[in-house]
Amino acid sequence: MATRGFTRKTSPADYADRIPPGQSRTEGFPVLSAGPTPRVSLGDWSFTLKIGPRPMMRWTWEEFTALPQTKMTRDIHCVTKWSKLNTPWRGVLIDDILAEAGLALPPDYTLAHSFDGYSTNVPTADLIGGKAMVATHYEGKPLTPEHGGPARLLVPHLYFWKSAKWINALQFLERDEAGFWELRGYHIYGDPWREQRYRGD
Ligand SMILES: Nc1nc2c(c(=O)[nH]1)N[C@H]1C(S)=C(S)[C@@H](COP(=O)(O)O)O[C@H]1N2
Ligand SMILES: [Mo]
Repeated sequence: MATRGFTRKTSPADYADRIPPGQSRTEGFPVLSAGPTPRVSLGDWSFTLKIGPRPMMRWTWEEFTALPQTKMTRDIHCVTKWSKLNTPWRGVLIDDILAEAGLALPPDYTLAHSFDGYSTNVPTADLIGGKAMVATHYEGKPLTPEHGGPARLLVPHLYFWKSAKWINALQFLERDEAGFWELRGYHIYGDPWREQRYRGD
């Protein structure tokens, strides 16, 4: 449909509708970590699925990287107000992790845990249906330690603090439990399109 006075052009207008309220586009890739970068060797790496306190499945690096690989290019949004468009990732969909574990109906809530002691909560529904992955590659290369390598959670439709770097476990829970930043005043859900930055937003 032709609309008088408007032409298609490559300008900020083309991506403006992909930048949530209060965010600005960055071309760089800032590093944000609450503490020092843990150095996890692939030999020491493992990933565990838990239901409540009970571990139900554990993968070594070799086993984990033999799971089906998926590529996903997404926009990401940090609560510190930068957004980065078209970030290209590769890894294992949470759907494929659950299928491998034979877990058809996991409990409604999930806490992601990391090697640095970090944690963050996400409703299980936000992790499945192709929406999230455990990413091992960025721009075709192994994920660097600063950005969460060997592996990080990627939940691109929520603020980036939900994308736990250095992930080592997903724990399914019957009730929502706040993670590291959520306990310190960040929003329990964190939808960038609704500007859910802090508790009460
Ligand atoms: N394990 C762990 N994951 C983490 C963090 C952290 O401190 N530890 N910081 C979070 C925050 S606040 C953001 S914005 C993103 C930053 O990811 P980046 O450093 O790759 O940009 O990682 C998130 N995941
Ligand atoms: Mo962040």
